[in-house]
Amino acid sequence: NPRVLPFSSDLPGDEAFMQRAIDLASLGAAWVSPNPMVGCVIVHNNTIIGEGYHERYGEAHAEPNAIKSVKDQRLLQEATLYVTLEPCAHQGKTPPCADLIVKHQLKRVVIGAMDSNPLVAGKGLSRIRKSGIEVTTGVLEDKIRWQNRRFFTRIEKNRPYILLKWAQTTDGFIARTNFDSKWISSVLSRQLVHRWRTEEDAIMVGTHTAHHDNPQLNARDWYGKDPIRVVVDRHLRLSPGLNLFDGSQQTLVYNHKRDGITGKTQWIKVDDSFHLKSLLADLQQKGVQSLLVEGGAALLESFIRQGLWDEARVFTGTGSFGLGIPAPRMPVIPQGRMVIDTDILETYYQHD
Ligand code: AOF
Ligand code: ZN
Repeated sequence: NPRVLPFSSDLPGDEAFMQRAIDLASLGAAWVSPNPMVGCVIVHNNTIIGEGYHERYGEAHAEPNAIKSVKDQRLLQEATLYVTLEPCAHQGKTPPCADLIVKHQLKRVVIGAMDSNPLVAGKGLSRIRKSGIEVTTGVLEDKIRWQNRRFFTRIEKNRPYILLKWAQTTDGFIARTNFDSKWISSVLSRQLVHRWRTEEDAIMVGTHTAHHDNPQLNARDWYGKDPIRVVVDRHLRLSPGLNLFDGSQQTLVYNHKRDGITGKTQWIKVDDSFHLKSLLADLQQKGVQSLLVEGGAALLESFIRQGLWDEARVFTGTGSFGLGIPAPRMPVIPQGRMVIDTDILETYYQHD
């Protein structure tokens, strides 16, 4: 319910209302993928008279929700509509938002970021302008592109947004030589990882990690949606008794041997020259817009080597192994560091 979001801002004019629209948009996180998060605010005489956001994939866009929420519809003709993304111009699951705006003859429209979806790009804007409505663009655009980085990456780079995550010792090991990596067990860092899992469409591990850690790869310590689980198991050696195959969530097994579906587990056969790019294309085709890669070292390294990553989040604990499986090395310098709790530091990286 948008009304529970308090509105207060030190930003001036257009930016204040656009920030409000960004906050509203974020309420759709976890539910709208592979669509973008979009928020909309309608302002009359410097007062918000309507609000809405894209709440769920397949349902109404932000603009009709906001327009519908205005009690006195006559005010629309004297109002400014703030929307974080260029209104759509295509007949999708709902009619074009640009047409709705034109129909209601809003006085002015302020757009945050342009939509790079080829169905929309520039068309929504020009349709509104042509009708004589005054339009301003590019308000808080960087913030909006960051908020929707998963969506923009899929559309512009034609692959899912990729986040790498691992935990390492102070001396740079990701696991002991026997693959034991359960050394990192801070309540806070685990909860954070579960939150991250709710934020992405899919989560992936390699064969060794699936076998040695027997992870559930769900988000039981945070409210939200469990991601699709993805595992690489070339020769189908993983035990069917692993948590990954407990049927609690959809699991995709990329392998060299067979195709098939049993319950919530799907086997996808790929040729011997296993390419991450074709795996990513298959995931994208299945509606996966973002992928969290949780290990192990070999899988993480192949993503890094091929430049197929957007963010990395690395935990460093206080312990050291002296010996073990080395953590991946990042080709760029960290963007920042954060203390998670007394024992754990998070270092984060961004590509480009
Ligand atoms: C808007 N307002 O709130 C959103 C937009 O499948 P559909 O019909 O829902 O269309 C999805 C596309 O529409 C999506 O890829 C993006 O280009 C745009 N999303 N547009 O005017 C919104 N969510
Ligand atoms: Zn729309």
